[in-house]
Amino acid sequence: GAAVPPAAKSSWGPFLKSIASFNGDLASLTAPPFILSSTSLTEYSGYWAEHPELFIAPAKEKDAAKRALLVLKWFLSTLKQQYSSRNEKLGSEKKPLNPFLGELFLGVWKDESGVIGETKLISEQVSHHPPVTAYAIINEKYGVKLEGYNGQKASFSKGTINVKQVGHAIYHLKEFDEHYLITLPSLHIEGIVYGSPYVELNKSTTITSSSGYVATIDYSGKGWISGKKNSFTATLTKEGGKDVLYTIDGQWNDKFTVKDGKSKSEVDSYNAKITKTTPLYIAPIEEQDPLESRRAWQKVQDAIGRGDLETTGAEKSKIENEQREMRKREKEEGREWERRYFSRVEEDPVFTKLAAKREITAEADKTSGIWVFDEEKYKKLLASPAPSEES
Ligand code: 0T9
Repeated sequence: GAAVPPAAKSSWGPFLKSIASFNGDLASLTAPPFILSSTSLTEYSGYWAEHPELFIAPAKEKDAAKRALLVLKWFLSTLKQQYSSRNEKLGSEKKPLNPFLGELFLGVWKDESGVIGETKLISEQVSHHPPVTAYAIINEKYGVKLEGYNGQKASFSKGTINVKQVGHAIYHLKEFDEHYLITLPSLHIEGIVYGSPYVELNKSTTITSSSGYVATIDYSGKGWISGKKNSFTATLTKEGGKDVLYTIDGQWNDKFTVKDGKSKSEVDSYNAKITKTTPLYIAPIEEQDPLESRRAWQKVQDAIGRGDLETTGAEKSKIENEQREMRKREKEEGREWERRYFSRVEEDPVFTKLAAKREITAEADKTSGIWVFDEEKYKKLLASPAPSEES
C-alpha cells in the first residue's frame, strides 16, 4: 500500500500519539484527513453477499454435510470483501464514517439471469454508543436469510490496534429449517506506523449448525507455515464424531482448496482473485429515505472527495448536533429511538440453542442488547408507502 503522503506526514505523528493513549472507542479517534473514508460502516454489511450465487448455493444441496460445506465455502468467500477490499481499492485501510443512530443502508443485488433471484440488503445502525450495526440479507426465491449485528472492542498495543468483534451472524435455510451460528473473527490493524494500515485476522471462528455440523476456521495471518498472508485452515466435522469430513486450506484473498477428510483428494476449489462480485443496486439519492446513509452523508462525502476539510467538519457537526438534539428530546420525553427494522430482545432462542453447544456468549452489555431482524416491522413497511421527509 501507499505510505504516508508527504503533505500528510506532519499529521501522522500526532495521530500515532493519540492512538497510543486511546480508550478503546474507535469512533473517538480523530484520524488525519488522508486516512478518512467517505464510506459509512453501515455499508460494510453488504460484504456478506457480494457473491449472491454462493450465498444461495446451500439451498440447492440435498445432502446435509455438503450443505454445511457450502455454507463454509460461502463464508470464506466473504472474507476478501470484508477484510481486504478497501486495501485493494484505496491503497490502505481507511477510517469509515461513524454511523448515526437509525442510519440505514438499503440495497439489492439484482439478478439478470433470473436463476438466483433478488437478494436484499437491510442494514441499520441500532446503537451509536457503543456503535452497533445490524443487518438482514434475504433471498426469497431460495429461502435464504442471514441476520446479524456487530460492534467492536479495540485496544492499542505495540503499534497495532487489536479489534475484537462482538456480535454474531445467523444463516438460515427455510426449506431445511436449518440455522448456522457464525462467530466473527478478531482482527488487528498492521502498518500503522508506516501510515498504510491493513487488516489481518487472528485466532479462529466457528460455524455451528442446527443439523449437527461444526466448521472451525483458524486464521494464521502471515502464515508461519506457508509464509503467505491471509492463510487459514478450516475443518468440517460432525458434532460428537471424531472424523474430519472436509478440510479447506489456502488464502482467503487468493486460492483455497477443499479436500475430502478421508481420501485427502481435492473435491472443490475457489479463487477469490477471479471470482467476480455482483454490484449492489442502491436507489438514486433523491429517491432515498432521509435516514439512508448516502443521502444523509451526501454533503460530507462530497466534501471528503474534494479534500475540503472545512466543509467536511462543518457538515459532520451538523449531523452530530442534530443527533444530540434528538437524543435530548427523547430523554426528556422518556422514550427511545424506534429502530426501523430490528428489535432488541431479552433472548434469541435460535442463538441460545446453538451457542450452548460451543460456549459462545452474547455479550449483550457490549452491543446495547441482543438484536433480531423484526419480520413484523419489515412486513408493515413493505405494505405501506415510504415515509416522506416531513413525517
Ligand atoms: C464489520 C469489518 C469491521 C466491521 C470494521 C476496525 C474497523 C471498523 C470495523 C469489523 C465488517 O463486517 C467487517 C472490517 C474492517 C473493520 C475496520 C478496520 C478499521 O481499521 C476500522 C477502524 C475503526 C479504523 O478505521 C481505525 C483507523 C485506522 C484505519 C487508521 C489507523
